[in-house]
Amino acid sequence: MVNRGLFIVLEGLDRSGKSTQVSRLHDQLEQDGHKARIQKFPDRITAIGKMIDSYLRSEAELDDRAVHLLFSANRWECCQAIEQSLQDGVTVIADRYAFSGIAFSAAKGLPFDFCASPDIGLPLPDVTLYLTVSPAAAAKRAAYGTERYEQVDLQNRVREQFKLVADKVRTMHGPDRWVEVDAEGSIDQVWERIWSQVKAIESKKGEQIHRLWT
Ligand code: Z5A
Ligand code: MG
Repeated sequence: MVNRGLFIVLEGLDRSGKSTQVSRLHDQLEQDGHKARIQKFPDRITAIGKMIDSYLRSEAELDDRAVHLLFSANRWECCQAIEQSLQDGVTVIADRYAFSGIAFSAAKGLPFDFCASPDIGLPLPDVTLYLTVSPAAAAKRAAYGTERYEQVDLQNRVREQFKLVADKVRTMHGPDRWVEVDAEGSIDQVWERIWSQVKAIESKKGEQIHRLWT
């Protein structure tokens, strides 16, 4: 039987370097002869993703709960393809996932449990690598863009919510499912930390896929 692919999620605050490291991980896996693909959330290409995109760029106004559910629906519409890839032996690297969904919406004031519930039953990542970077270090990177959530106050509240998300993952799914990675230092230094974590979960390829928040 062919081993399934790994499901790896990178999470973190704005400018923690997720997309940079996701792309590097993808390239390294392919170079090593593994099949891998990137799944970015939000996936702005789908019909739902286009609604999210115009909301983030402040071209459309939406109720907080409505947009929260759209982010979740955007994951559900990609879920079958993710599971198929994993079965086909393709490693899926997600750039953000349901954890961003909770952290951002709860930071806006929605109840935490409301934020978690629409994602119950999605595929559970083998590991979520949470990239940590201090506000001071983040400020030295490229400036915030112009999207709706790119504001210091909100990002600080998101940071607090991510701590609660981490607790929930560790309690419900085990401590090894949520790993903090120090994202300060050079891109190469961060990459070394990520790569050592990815190598540590090789054995999960023999395990069945579990469900989020169950
Ligand atoms: N959102 C939500 O509300 N609900 C949900 O369910 C989901 C998302 C899934 C858009 O996300 C917004 O959607 C997001 C959360 C919300 N809002 N915010 N904020 P996005 O993923 O599309 O956002 P983005 O535009 O890709 O930004 P980002 O992901 O936050 O950035 P990043 O991927 O972490 O960083 P990066 O692009 O790799 O790097 C940023 C810059 O730093 C860049 O110039 C790099 O060259 C530089 N960089 C990277 N690493 C380093 C190191 N090590 N040293 C120095 N400089 C570095
Ligand atoms: Mg990014």
